[in-house]
Amino acid sequence: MTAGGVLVCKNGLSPLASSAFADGVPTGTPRSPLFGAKKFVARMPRLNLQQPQPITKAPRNGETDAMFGGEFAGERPARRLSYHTDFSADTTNPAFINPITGRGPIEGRPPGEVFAHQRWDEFFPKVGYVFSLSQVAPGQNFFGPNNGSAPFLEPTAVWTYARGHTDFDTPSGTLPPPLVKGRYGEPIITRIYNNLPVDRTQNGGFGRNQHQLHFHNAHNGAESDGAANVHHFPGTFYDYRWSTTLARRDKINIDASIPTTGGPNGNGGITPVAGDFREYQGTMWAHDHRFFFTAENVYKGMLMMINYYSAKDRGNEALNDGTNLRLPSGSQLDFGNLDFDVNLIISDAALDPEGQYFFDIFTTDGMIGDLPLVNFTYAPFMEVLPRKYRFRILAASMSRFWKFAIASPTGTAVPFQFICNDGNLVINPIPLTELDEQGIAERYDIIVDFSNFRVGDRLHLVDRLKQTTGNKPDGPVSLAQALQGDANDPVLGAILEFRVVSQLESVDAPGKILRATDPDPSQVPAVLTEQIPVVAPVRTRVIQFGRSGNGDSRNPATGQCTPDCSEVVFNFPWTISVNGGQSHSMNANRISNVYPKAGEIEHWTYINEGGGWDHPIHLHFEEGITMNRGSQAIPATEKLVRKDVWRLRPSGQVQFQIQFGEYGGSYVNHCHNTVHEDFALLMRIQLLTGVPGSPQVQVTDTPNPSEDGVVFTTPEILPEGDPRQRPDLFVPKAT
Ligand SMILES: [Cu+2]
Repeated sequence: MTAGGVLVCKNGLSPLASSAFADGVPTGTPRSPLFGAKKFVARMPRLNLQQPQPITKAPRNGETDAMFGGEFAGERPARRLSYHTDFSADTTNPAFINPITGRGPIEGRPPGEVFAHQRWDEFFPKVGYVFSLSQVAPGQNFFGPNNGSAPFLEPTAVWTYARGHTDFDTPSGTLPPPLVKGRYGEPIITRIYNNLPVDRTQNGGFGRNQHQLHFHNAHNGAESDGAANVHHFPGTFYDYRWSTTLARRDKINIDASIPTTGGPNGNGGITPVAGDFREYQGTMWAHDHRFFFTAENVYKGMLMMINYYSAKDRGNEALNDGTNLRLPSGSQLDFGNLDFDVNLIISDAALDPEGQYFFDIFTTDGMIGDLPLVNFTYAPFMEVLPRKYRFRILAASMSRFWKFAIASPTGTAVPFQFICNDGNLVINPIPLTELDEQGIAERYDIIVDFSNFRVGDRLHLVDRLKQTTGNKPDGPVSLAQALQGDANDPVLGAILEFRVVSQLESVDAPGKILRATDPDPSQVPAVLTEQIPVVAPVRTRVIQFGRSGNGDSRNPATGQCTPDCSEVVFNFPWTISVNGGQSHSMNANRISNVYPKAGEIEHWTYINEGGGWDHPIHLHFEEGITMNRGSQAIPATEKLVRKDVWRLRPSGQVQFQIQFGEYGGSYVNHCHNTVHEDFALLMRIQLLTGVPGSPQVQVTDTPNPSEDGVVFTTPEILPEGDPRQRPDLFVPKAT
């Protein structure tokens, strides 16, 4: 074997993982075996709903700790400063040492004020969750019970979240992934234990046992964004404070005096919060963001969904207070009803001949699977009542794009209404019969009315976008063609069956039967929110995403990446250039963009330099208002719509308006074709937008995690991305 081959074995890679199967369209492997499983046999699981547990304040030496209660009573309290701070002060105190390995701190969050939870007292957690990132528990596969004879997944095949602090050595991860219901005015503390094998070769051929959890795209401090180069190791935990901060809370409605801006209070009313109601967020998700290994880890199961509920989008269709939109959801609970509001995680998988989960770690173009999964179940069915439903569709693939339509029992396209893009309400519902292409990490919320159908009817969610390479889709096909299927892309076609039934059991009130004859009080109002105007910017930026083929992620002197990267792939084809500067690939110690002051409105233009690929580009922390696509047409679902992921389209471009505020620190901007991201289409952006007096009004040092703890280095800053150094490059231009 080559030197690379030796590394392959060391890495615990399946011998199957070879580009020898590059001809096996589309996964780069032989076609995944089905073991006799068929579509629409398994019932679609709803996501694994988590119950918030109470948090109380515990004063300690001038600090206020957050004490877990309920199910998580007995957990050590969460602190403003990481426990790494305590460890660094006394590296021999066993209370603060990783109890599993005996090396390094117990908490992965870096030490000191820079990684303290920003605005801790102001957004003090009211509820808490504890998860253990773990190998998958026995008895699970992607086909559900009574559907073929596929073997169960090995513990090393899937890594996902178990509820609570589970035994380190017991595989306890569960599928489908979790769902957390958040609401404005109720900050959350989420503790993640890393219970993955200490030996990182025990990975079933792919996946890195180091984790940082990015909450995509909530407004959180950099210390809780999960993308500040802060991955943590087996045996440690990391506390993320999900603040539920409503954007512009320091600029608009700063005293929370608007009684209709806020979150559900649990009793039919509203808890007022500061900020701009036009920036409410809804459908979001959280996923691993371990730099250079994000694709392997997210594919492996390290993801969950999070719905935020607001005064407008209450998740209660019956509550009529003049503010609540009453979108389809249900009415058993005060907020967050899920009976008629359904999260759909759409992904594509590949299996090896033994039925174990497979990922091609050698590709730099993209990894696409040949098995469609909905909520991690192969092409399932779902029972619906003949009434209106909301679907929150998340494209959680690694490299596959989608284009969805809904086929009636006779194969015609069913009209529906588009209400949210990337978790942001559009101004007016948009009637459609097919969705726009949906790139990785984009979320589309739609309302489908099944009341025109009869009990016994079967409808289908259909993917109309053929894709046979990782780089970009081949292109859309007609609904009729998609329904016929395609030998070269088994994912094309129907991936979820809706069965109209006369009654079903409530998920919000288990035991209660909901019937087709029940009234449907839900509404889809003609106006959902108000437009944020596009104005003259303080400055503009241009960012080009290209394929130079010579990315500089590896230090030429040492051959090492920051942080460490793949041992089996040595080229980084994907690069980013800012404001006409040199092209670079990802380095956590390099800042490519500096944003100097909270609240300054900028216009950014993203350009795709090539036609052979597409990139869904994700900007952390803030949503941009999509302005134009250069000379190309812009669809109604994007025009002036808030987004956090933009498909550039082959040789395409997009311009949007953005501002940052409330928190600061180190964030990132990257391609969400996660294979492109890992090789290494990602840049660091530094936001000097912390509250006055906080460390986050200055450039922060780079944390470099290791099993023995974090050491800090001074970052390099590209002058062409820093208006303080090159103001000439940032002069506002007419837009
Ligand atoms: Cu890309």
